Amino acid sequence: MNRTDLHKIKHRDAKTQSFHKFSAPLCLCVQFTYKINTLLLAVGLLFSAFSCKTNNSKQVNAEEKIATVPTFNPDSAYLYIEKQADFGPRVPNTPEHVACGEYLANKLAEHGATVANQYADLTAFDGTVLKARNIIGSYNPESKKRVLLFAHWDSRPWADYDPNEKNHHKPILGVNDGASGVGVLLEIARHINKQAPAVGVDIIFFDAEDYGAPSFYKGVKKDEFWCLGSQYWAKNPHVEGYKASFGILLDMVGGKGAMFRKESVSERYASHINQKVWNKAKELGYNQFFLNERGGYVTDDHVPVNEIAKIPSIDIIPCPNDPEIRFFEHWHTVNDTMENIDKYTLKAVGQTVMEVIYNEK
Ligand code: AHN
Ligand code: ZN
Repeated sequence: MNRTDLHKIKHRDAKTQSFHKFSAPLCLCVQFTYKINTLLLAVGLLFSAFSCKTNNSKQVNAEEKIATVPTFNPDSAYLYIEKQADFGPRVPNTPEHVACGEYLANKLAEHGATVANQYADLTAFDGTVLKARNIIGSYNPESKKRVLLFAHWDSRPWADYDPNEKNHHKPILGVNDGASGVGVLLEIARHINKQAPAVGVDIIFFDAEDYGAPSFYKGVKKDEFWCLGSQYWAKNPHVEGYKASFGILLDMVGGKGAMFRKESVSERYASHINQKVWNKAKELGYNQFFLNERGGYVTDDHVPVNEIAKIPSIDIIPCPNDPEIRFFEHWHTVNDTMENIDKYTLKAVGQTVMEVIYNEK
């Protein structure tokens, strides 16, 4: 609840009390004057005072329940996305990647998180050794009950789905594919710092998610080539025996008109979390983004988190139900840029995730 909300509630209470104060003199007034219009006026006022009081207490109760969830600011999330994009492509083993990693770790610290960095040399499908960095921000580290929120922060070295073949060897800017999830989580971190939820929260920015073999690679393509940072973390968690009640991955959560379906790996391991999130979205009126439909299986960072770390986790991703359809129009093209980010999608996802974590006990 922010200051303005608090102010509103106090103001209402004050109003209710002032109606009480005036109701007693009005009763006396009725006893000594016999003018029917005065009587009617008094009864009317008393009635409105009474009904106003009941309404107010209902409103205050309702507000107390929902107003404890802060208001996600999509403009703020947008700026965090833009800031990442301004570094240029965040491809592992480049100076832009190093600089953005510094920025993200500093931002989490600025937002009051305890930051842990995992540096690892991870071998890609073609033998390239990637200087990878997983960035972990923890809130309320003593709490046993924890929720894990995650996104990948690297960007893909190849625009291998670009309609222009000349671009296939160029890196993508990875604005929706990468930066959007991180931007939404930084905005959530900003709120957690101002008003702590009841549970502990860990935010992980995974590296080297998007280094999977490109379409032009001649060798065998394997699922294990993707999600290198999250595979590493799942085998080597930042805290020994790390556990969380559940996890939520945000991937490509900024596209205009995005449609999130219940992704199938998430359904297999954490259908109750999908249900929890989709119910919240519906309650908030975001059901045009969160479709009550099943999506396909996606190889993403939630796979190692489910299968190796054994934390039931879902992927919020614009997941089609037809394997021929891409996640979004500009996926793995040079056009995954700021123009294609829509603040309303950021709001729908950010507010929904915040409602879920602030309602956890
Ligand atoms: C595959 O297409 C194999 N995985 C999708 C996960 C992904 C790629 N997320 C972002 N880029
Ligand atoms: Zn990608």
